[in-house]
Amino acid sequence: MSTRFTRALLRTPGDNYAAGITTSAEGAPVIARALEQHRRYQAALESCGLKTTTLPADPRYPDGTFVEDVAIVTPRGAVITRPGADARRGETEVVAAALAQLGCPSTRVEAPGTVDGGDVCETDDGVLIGITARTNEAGAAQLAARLGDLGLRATTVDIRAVAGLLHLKTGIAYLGDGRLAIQANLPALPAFARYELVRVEPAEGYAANCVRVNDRVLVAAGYPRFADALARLGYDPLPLEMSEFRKMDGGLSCLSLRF
Ligand code: CIR
Repeated sequence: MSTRFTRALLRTPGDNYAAGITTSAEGAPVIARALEQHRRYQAALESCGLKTTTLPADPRYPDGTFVEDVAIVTPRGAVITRPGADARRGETEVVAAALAQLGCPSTRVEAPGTVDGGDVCETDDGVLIGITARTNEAGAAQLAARLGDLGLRATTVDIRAVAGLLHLKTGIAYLGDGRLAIQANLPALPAFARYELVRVEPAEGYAANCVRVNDRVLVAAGYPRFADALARLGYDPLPLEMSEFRKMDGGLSCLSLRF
């Protein structure tokens, strides 16, 4: 992957993290365990050479730890989203301010557009934007225009008909080298045609939301076949326990903004 990341922005899970939005039937998350998993995630990013900034939790936003959803950060600037879930709209302010403080200027997605960053997959030759229950067509069009101003070519992918995917990146991850990890239940849509697809078998679908960070691939622990497949392709998987984030429909990518 040509982009090497040097920084990451995270937000710690708060005491009321369990009050966030979820469709999972895996039970309530245990806060102490979520905090420990979050600390290990941060340490993993640091071990990949990134300097991390962690924002404090805000009790008004129990989903705030899923910081990826509120901004898309590119080498030439950021776009602050307008999250698709009403309860998450206010999460953007502190993240926009933190990015500005880190020297990253931003523009915004405006009403009636909605975008969740989990629907935005950056690759080496452009950006895929998923249309989902969270990201609408108006939001995707605005984001595509803003990214165009930043020199990035965006392609939209409508995945509303695919069951069980909260976000585009629930189902795919860009591995670098022209490769996409992709959940088995996602059809080979035309937008994916220019990539080599690395299929993630149905029993390990959650692991498709992995994150290439410099020389490693962060991957959810407990999905050995996918980790082996990555290793066979020459990647260096770094497994991380994600149980308490999975319970709130969160994956690896949503816990940080990397830039
Ligand atoms: C939500 O439903 O918005 C949160 N509970 C989970 C968001 C996960 N974000 C992501 O995958 N990018």
